[in-house]
Amino acid sequence: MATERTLSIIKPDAVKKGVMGQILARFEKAGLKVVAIKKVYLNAQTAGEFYAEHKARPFFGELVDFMTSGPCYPLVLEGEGAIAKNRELMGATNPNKAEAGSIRHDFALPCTDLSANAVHGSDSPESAAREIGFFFAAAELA
Ligand code: 3AN
Repeated sequence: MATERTLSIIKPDAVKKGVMGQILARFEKAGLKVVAIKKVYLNAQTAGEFYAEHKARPFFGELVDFMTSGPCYPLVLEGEGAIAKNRELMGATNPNKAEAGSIRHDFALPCTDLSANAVHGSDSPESAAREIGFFFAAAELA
């Protein structure tokens, strides 16, 4: 399997809960290297741009409100099959349906707002390239 890079975001709910270190440890234990990380305060414009593909979905406004409710930490993970591996570690979008041992099950429950699901993860090589470029300049990834 090829070495890939993928974008993860530790979302505002996980930052507020103080579980960032535990989430980073999950990535590292799975063999994914954190090659870049930063603290970001998204605003309505930047959150809307990042989630542009969901603009027509009924939950878009709620998602933007949530992502602007506090700081988040975008990070770039690198490793063999990093995109799929990260998605597996994250678990299902709805934390109530995520498998025990997944990040969303272990750190996003109890969950009533599906926007507050601890982490984001790119879902394809194309999304990963766009999303990494959204937050990081080439010099930050060297
Ligand atoms: P994932 O993050 O698992 O790839 P997507 O890409 O379908 O999920 O959705 C992007 C984000 O939108 C999710 N991380 C979640 O926070 C939010 N979201 C998805 N579905 C809903 C929903 N029904 N209600 C509220 N927020 C949602």
